Amino acid sequence: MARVIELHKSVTESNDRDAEVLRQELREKGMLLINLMSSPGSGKTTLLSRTITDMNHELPIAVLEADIESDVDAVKIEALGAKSVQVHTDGMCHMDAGMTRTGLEGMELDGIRIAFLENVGNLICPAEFDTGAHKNVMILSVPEGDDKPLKYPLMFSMCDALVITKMDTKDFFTFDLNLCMEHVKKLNPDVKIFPVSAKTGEGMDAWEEYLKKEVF
Ligand SMILES: Nc1nc2c(ncn2[C@@H]2O[C@H](COP(=O)(O)OP(=O)(O)O)[C@@H](O)[C@H]2O)c(=O)[nH]1
Ligand SMILES: [Mg+2]
Repeated sequence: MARVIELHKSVTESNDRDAEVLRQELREKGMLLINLMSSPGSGKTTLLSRTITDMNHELPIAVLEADIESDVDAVKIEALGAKSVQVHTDGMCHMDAGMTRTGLEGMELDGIRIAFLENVGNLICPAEFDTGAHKNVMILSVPEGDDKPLKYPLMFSMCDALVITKMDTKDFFTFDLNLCMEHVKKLNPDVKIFPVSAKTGEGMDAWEEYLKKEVF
């Protein structure tokens, strides 16, 4: 059983200001916060699991698992030896800055260098709310198709980095990586793109180098 915190809609009207304050506080503590967003099943927890296995000894990692219900992801993360707490969003399809702060306060964060927020799985609402994260990272998995940037432009436009995962399955699907990257770059010319497979480990080194460069 993982620790579960039941969240309710933040009472504050000024999410953008709360997000800015949280971002600054975390920076002063030396903790990088990454907001991880994707469709359900794209591979967020699997990417985090591999990242934890590779990096937790060097840069201690904590994960705030947000979901509408269940604690399965937090249990998986804790089994790897990283700190984790599960937050339930009271039916809401996104996290905001106040909810993120409450979730982080539910964890012992001394010495943590990278905290990940595994946001609620969907490509619409999470793109609209600043969580206070320093970086917004989106995951697109190969089976979802190379034309997904055309269908959900806001999410692809606002992310700092895009991880294209399940690359080991590319021969089973019609997925044109170059075409996909072209669509994304048209929306977001500065985005960093990391094609990976969390299953085989392909591409994980570039993703992990990116994280190491961003830590404070
Ligand atoms: N083949 C393959 N499967 C993956 C990969 N990453 C995740 N999966 C599978 O995709 C499913 C959903 O992954 P999960 O990490 O739970 O997705 P989440 O809902 O975004 O957290 C699971 O069955 C994973 O084993 C990958 O890189 N390659
Ligand atoms: Mg998950």
